[in-house]
Formats: sequence, structure tokens, C-alpha cells
Amino acid sequence: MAIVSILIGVMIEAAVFYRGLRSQRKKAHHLEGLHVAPSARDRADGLGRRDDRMTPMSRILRTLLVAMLTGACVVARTAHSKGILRTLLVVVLMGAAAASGEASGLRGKVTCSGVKDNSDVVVYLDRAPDQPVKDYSLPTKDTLIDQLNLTFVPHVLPALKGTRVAFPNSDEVRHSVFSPSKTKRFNLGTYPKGTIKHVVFDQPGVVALLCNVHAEMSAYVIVTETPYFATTDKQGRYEIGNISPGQYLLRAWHEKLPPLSRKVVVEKDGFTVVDLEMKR
Ligand SMILES: [Cu+2]
Repeated sequence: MAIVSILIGVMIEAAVFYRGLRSQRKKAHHLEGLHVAPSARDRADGLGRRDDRMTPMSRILRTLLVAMLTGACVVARTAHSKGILRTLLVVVLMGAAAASGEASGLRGKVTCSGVKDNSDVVVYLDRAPDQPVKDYSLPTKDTLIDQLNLTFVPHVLPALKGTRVAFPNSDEVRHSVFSPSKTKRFNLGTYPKGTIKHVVFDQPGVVALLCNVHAEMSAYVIVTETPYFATTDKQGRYEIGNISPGQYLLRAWHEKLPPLSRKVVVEKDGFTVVDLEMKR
């Protein structure tokens, strides 16, 4: 019985997958004919769209759900066993609850023009102007900017307001980290390898870091009001997961391009896709 119901579930899943594949092919063919890049159409409103892609876990859960529902129907028809039916119903309801509990978040792609690639854009959420201030718990693991091979690593660091950042020196030479920025003006002085100094970034904003010994060294700390941030890869992709649903101000920052901001609503379930374009 169980095997029969799982088989039926797998068949339904395969049919759904095949249909998806066919409609995708059809869509690609259609767009080819129109000479329209899919991303251009997707970017059309720029306000964000729902991402219909399911996570692998959701797929498995859906398959199980279908299998269990089919099983329940078969049992109800053949054996009038109320006990088994009740148990199956409970399992089905639990499965449904698990399938709908997908974490919410934001993902997308940032396209930068006039710079070497799309990397090192910090995409982050701040409080929307009409929303109350919220307290978020600070990270438990160490946040650090290393000084290695005469560079700051990472070059850009998003950090929640109140985060203590460690500045170790991993080079054989001495470094002297300081910031002239209004958001957080400080000077750690000159210190050798093996020494770690700390700075608490307590005001939201952008803090530029420099070294008094090496003029070519630079880095940035982007101090945020929420723990929801990401740094883009070379392709410009970013993903921010486990966001508490609600209204936010989405911001994007790049060291050489004017910053962007726009209101976003993060829904309760699933990922919202927001693609951005940054240019001078
Ligand atoms: Cu230095």
C-alpha cells in the first residue's frame, strides 16, 4: 500500500516536472523569436517579484505530501479503518505545515556599469522611515578585517550597528589603521604582527578605513540597522535569507558608484527577487 502511494506520488511529481520543462522551453523559444533577453523583461518593474522556484526540500515534502494524500484516499476507500485514516490525516497536516514553512528572504543580481565587475556591492536592509526601531542580537562569532599582504581582507564588510570588529595584523610589517569618516572616526596607532585591536561600530553609515603606513590600503565598513545584508559576487548575485517579514528600506552600496535605496516588502514565505542597476 505504502509503495503504491509513493509510486503514484513520484509519477505526479515527474508529470509536474515535465510540464515545467516544456513550458520553459516554449518560453525560451518565444523570447528568442522576439530578440528579448529574459532578464530585461524580468527587470521591467524593478519593484521585486516572487520567486516561484522551489527549494529541493520543498520538492521532497510536496512529493511526500502527494504520496500520503493518495495513500489516505486509498485507505478510506478500501478498509474502513478509522484509526489508520486518522493517523494518516495527522501526518498529512504535519507535512503541509512543514512544506509551507519555507524561510523568507531576498535574492537577485546587481549590474554595475563603469567598474571592473559586479562584486563588492553591499546589499542591505535598513528600517523603512515609517517603521519603529528594532533591536537585533549582535553576532556571536568574531567579525574581523585582517591585514594581509598589504591589503585589508575583506575589502568591504557589512556589520550590524554595535558590532565589535577585530583588526589583527597578519603581516610581517607594521600597520596603522585609522578612519577619517564622520560615522566613526578612530586611530588604532601603529602595531606589529600578532597584535589584535578592536573597534565597535555604533552608528549606521559608511566608514572608510585607511593605513597611515601604506597609502594604497583601503577598506569599508557598512554599518547597518538590521542583520540582513550580503556582499555580491563577481556576477553581482546576492542572497539574504531568514529575514523577519515586513517593510524595509533596501540599500545598495558600491565604493565608486552612487548608492541606491528603495522600499521593499519581505513576504512571509519564499524569496522575493530584486535586481538592481548601479551606474554613475
Ligand atoms: Cu598598512
